[in-house]
Amino acid sequence: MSKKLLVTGGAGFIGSNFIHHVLEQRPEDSIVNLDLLTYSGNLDNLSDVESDPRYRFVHGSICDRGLVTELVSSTDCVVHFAAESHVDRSIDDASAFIQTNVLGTQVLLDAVKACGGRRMLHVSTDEVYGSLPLDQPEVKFSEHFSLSPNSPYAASKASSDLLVRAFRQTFGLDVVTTRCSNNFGPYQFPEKVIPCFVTRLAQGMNVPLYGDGKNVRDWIHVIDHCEAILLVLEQGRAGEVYNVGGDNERSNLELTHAILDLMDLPKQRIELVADRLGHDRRYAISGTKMKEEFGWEPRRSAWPEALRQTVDWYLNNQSWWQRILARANADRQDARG
Ligand code: NAD
Ligand code: TDX
Repeated sequence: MSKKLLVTGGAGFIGSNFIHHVLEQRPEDSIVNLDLLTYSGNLDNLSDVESDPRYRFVHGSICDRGLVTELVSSTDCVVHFAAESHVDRSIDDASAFIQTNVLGTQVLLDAVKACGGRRMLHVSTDEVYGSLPLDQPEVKFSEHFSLSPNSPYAASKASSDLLVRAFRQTFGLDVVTTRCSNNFGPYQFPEKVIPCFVTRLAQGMNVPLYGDGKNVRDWIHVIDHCEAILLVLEQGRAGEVYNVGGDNERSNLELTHAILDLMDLPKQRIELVADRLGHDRRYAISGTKMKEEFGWEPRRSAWPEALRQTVDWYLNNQSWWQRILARANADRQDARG
């Protein structure tokens, strides 16, 4: 049966990849994309689908109660990506993170409750579990791990996860939550480490590696993540949390060397800089639940091939990120007056 999805934050990195994925994989479904177009929202990501009759863009905030209730009531389910998503920005100022990630999620939950009978998938992150040590490689985050967020961003996401849980327990809402590791792929805003490093290197700049470079992240291709989200949306059990990983743990130093190798550049382009405050040492995901319940495993995340394709995408789409850098520059000049 065809469905009408309300996607929040669909002009961002993962949301825009998800919209492409659904329009390709579910020809009967249609999508309403609610996005505020903050600094990281970019309609260029969706220029190829803007005239598709199955797709509609609505410019607005998830904090706008009237608008959100109207959109939830006219759609069948909600996939909630909209968020402030960058850890470094949350260290500078957490206000927008609390506003959007916590209060915005509450507005959506209230609307889902008021409209009744709709499923909401909440897109969350492995960062809510906190940090793992480097010397116990066998330990990975399972869905039963306690929540121990360390950055203001992670705390805002953990808060939204707990609100989702509470609306299930208290009101019986049909909610599911996914917690995914670090995504890579096309259309990622060039503040995140992979596009940040590739675009800096392409401009002849060095790359700033935080601390000793030994922090470990699990890298998943964004389309593997989108596939898992669609699966959980359609088949996940109400009230459950599903961890989604790439089975692809790498230290930041290993990642940086791999990018330099792919771009045929020397290691001297690395600059070790001051560490991020509260920098989580290691994230690692146990994918057992996704495998046992759905037989799902990541298929597109293995390196070096998946990383090569991503690096090539940024090198072949310089106008996409040059426009973003020009906008960011203009915003900085405006702010200075
Ligand atoms: P992103 O920053 O690229 O995109 C966020 C989008 O949300 C933007 O289009 C922005 O305009 C929109 N937005 C922000 N505030 C809004 C508001 N008040 N109302 C409506 N729209 C608003 O982020 P992303 O990397 O695509 O992340 C999407 C989601 O996935 C987030 O919830 C994030 O926590 C989660 N997540 C991200 C990763 C990752 O590696 N990037 C991993 C796990 C989970
Ligand atoms: O310039 C840099 N130098 C550097 O060493 C940047 C931007 C990052 N790093 C390091 C910090 C991290 O250990 O690289 C690693 C990855 O950093 P980010 O790309 O900022 O991602 P991270 O902080 O791990 O969080 C990401 O994954 C989980 C997303 O931004 C989150 O939205 C998601 O929830």
